[in-house]
Order: sequence, then structure tokens, then C-alpha cells
Amino acid sequence: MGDTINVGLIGYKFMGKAHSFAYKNVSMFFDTPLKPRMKLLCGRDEKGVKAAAEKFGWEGYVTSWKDLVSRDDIDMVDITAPSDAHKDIAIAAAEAGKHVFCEKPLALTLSDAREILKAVEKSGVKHMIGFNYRRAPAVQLIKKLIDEGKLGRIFHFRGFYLQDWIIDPEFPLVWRLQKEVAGSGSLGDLGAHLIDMARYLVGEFDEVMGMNETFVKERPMVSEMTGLSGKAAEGAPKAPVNVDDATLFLFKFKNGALGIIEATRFATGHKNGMWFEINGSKGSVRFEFERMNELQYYSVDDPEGVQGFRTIQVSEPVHAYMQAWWPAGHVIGYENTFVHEIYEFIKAISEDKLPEPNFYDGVKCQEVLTAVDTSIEQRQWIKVDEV
Ligand code: 4PW
Repeated sequence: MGDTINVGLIGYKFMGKAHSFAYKNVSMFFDTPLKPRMKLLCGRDEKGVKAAAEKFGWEGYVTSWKDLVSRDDIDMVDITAPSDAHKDIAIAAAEAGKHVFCEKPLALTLSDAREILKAVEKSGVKHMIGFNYRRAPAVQLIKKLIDEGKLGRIFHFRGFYLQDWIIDPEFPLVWRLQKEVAGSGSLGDLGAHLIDMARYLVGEFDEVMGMNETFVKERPMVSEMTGLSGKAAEGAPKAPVNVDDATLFLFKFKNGALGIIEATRFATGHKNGMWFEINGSKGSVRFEFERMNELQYYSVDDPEGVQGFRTIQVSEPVHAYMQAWWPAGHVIGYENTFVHEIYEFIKAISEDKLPEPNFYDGVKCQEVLTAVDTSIEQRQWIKVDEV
């Protein structure tokens, strides 16, 4: 490997672009012990992947992931393809001795997720999962405050992930709305981020109780999809939607705290409205992704008379990752969270350590997703350890 690490990236649409941005920029801002070399991009459509490779700065492209995974000159494989492709690629990459990065959710099912974890553990490669919101500097600050005991004993985690991009009933049946490809709807796509956040900041889940709804039961078949937008051909036939449009659930943490999570693509006016609040005996924090450079913090230790939620501008060099970017007050954005996670992954590989969040965290998240689905099916509380 020397001082470079050769990367093969699978997928070139929304996430593929975000990850390409990270590989392109990480060594320009961070002191990476290994410099990523953007070796190969993979996508099924030759015209599309060729154009993306040129535009994003990849040295070459292939149209079959098997050709990428088997190449001797690839050190790490990054999977941003839709969820149904994760398992085969991740296991093959691990067996070929490549380090693996995989987007969330790890797999379509819990048993598949466990198989993937087993494969990386057996081969000893490093692995990481794309819960990128952990890498927002404000979230790192929350983690620090909690670890230092500044919030005291935690009582509540309250999380909402609100989007509205599929409210139109004529919006087509893109892959995120097909269970066979995505695994689930709003729960696995959006709720997964909050489950990971709750585990990261508060602790393991004990039991869950959920409900969900699919508001639009059938949609026109898709002819084209980019990012979160899609098009149906004129007069396209309709097919049933077999994933949840919205899922809400209550939960208890093993440490006694209580939680609530809502994930929906039907919250009119909300585009990427991910926010959560944590309340503890000594204070509270509130984070809103669309204002990711800010953190709301309330401390009971503030003097009487001036207590209240204060807004911390999380863009000082003292905040996680910020020293690498711009002078104080020069804020950062969504794409930077991907740079941070790729930086963490490359650093861990060079130090021979396992980064976090890794596939173990992917499995733990998948256990909660499964428990929520089971609780909805059975209309009862489900213990996460029993799924
Ligand atoms: O992972 C999530 C996606 O699948 C994202 O963070 C937001 O919602 C943006 O796209 C979808």
C-alpha cells in the first residue's frame, strides 16, 4: 500500500458523488497517513459510469462489481449501491482481503447483516458503515458533553427525521420504495440514522413498540432516478408500494432512558429535517441537521435568571474536525460529513484499528429495525435482544 490506498467505489449517483467528493478532498484538508487514490468507479450503465468517472476524477471504471473486487490493485471497496447489493459485494470484498466501507442500512435483513459481519471478522479486514451524521462537529460536541457528564443522567432521546419528497402520489416507484431493493422505507432509510445516533449518544436499546403507514398504496413504475428525484414515463403502469411511508416508535434504553423516533417522507415542508433532543438531569441538547453548524444547549449550572437554551456556533477550531477546514466561523455542510467519515476510515486502516461506526454497529441498528417491524406485525412490545 505504501503511502497511498487504492479505492474502488461502487455506485455513482447521490451517495457515489458524496463519497467521491470525500476521496477527492480528504487529503487536501486533513493530514491523512494514507492518501486515497481514486482508482476505479463501478456502475451498471457504461455510459453513465464513464461520464461520472471523468467528472468526479476516477482513473478508470468498470461495469461489474466482481471485476472491481477481484482487482489486485484495489485496497479498499466502498459500497454505495442500493441496499440489495450490499451483502454479495461486502462478503466478496472481505474474502478478497479488501477493507470495506458500506452505506446504511447494512443489509436487507438481520441475518444478512450478521453474515456480512461474520465475513469481515473472519478475514480481518477493516470495516465501516456510513452513519455520516455522527461526523457533524456539533454531534461530536454532544458526545463530548455527555461523556464529560455535562448532561448528567439521561432521561429522554426524542428524534425526528422528516422529509416530503414522495408526497405526490404520481411520484414514481424508485428503488427506495421497493422492499426487495431497499429492505424497508422510511424506517431503514431515515430511522436508521436516528437509531444509530441514539445508540451512539445514549446507549443500547432494550425494547421497542412501533406503528407505520403506507399512505400511497401504488405508484407509477420508474423510468429514471437521480438522487431523491425520479421520473415516470408518460402513462407508466402502476405497481404496489410495499414499504412504509412513515414509521413511528417508542423505545426504552437498557440504561432506563426513554426514547421516541419518527421517520417519515410525508412531512410537508421538511426536506432533510433530521433533528433530535436529549434531556438529562443536568442539561439538554438539541441538534437540527439543516442548521448543522449550531447546537442548542441548556445547562442547569448556568446562573439563575439567565438560564435558557443557548446557541453554540460549532465552527471554532476547537470543535471536532473544524481546525482542518476554514478560519473560525466559516461554516461547513452536508458533504463535509462524508469527508470526516472517510478520514476516520483511512486513519483507522493506517493505525491498524477498527473505526466506528463499523459493521457491528450496522448489525445493532438492524436488530432495532427488525424489532420495530416485528412489533408492528405483532402489535406488541418487542425485546431487541430477542430478534
Ligand atoms: O441516508 C439518507 C438517504 O438515504 C440521507 O441522509 C437523506 O435521506 C438523504 O437521502 C436520504
